[in-house]
Amino acid sequence: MIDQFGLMPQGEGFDPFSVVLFKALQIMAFLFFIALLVIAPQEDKGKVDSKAEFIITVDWPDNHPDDIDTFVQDPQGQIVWFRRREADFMLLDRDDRGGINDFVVVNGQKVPTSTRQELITIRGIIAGEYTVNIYHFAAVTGQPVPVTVMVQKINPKVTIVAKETINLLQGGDEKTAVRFTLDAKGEVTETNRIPRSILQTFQNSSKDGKKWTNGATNGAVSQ
Ligand SMILES: [Ca+2]
Repeated sequence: MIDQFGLMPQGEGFDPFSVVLFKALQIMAFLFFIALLVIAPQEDKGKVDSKAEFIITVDWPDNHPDDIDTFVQDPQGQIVWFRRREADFMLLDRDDRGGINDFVVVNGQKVPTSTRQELITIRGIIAGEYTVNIYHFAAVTGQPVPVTVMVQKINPKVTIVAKETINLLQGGDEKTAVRFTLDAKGEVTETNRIPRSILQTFQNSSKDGKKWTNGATNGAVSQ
């Protein structure tokens, strides 16, 4: 019957069993492929599923012994830093002190982490200007430290607002990494790097005899 269309090679024997077996293998291969598509896990491409509106990261070289600090001031004048890790919508995850605290003790043995990073999340929108400063607290090496500061806007998709690598030259060095301004919807309307000291805010408060509400009554340089 198949050969009525002249499709079968002439002179070769027709083996119905082989044809059926071949077709069955084709169907099984197809079904196996479909099954793989159904059960294969979705590829995770490292998406950050954060509820934050902005993330600020401050990184310095792995395993570096120096302690770098981050200060962020919001439009209301509130400051998040190592003495006040939550202020308005801002949250500092931890005070990374370099070689001093980048380890845990497990069974009596120090287990270090090489990462040197402080991370601040901003979980709501306040219109106005934010200032991000970095401070060289402990200069163990006595050498300049390259510090990379990145501000990312998370919603509706991740975009980099600013990324700067700044050398902190010595202990006590404070530098403005970025200042950025938000409108009421959280859109960034301006960025600049005009220096403005946040530590001076603390010191001016002390001189005026005011008790600074962020917990710094003797300046930020003592832990
Ligand atoms: Ca620190």
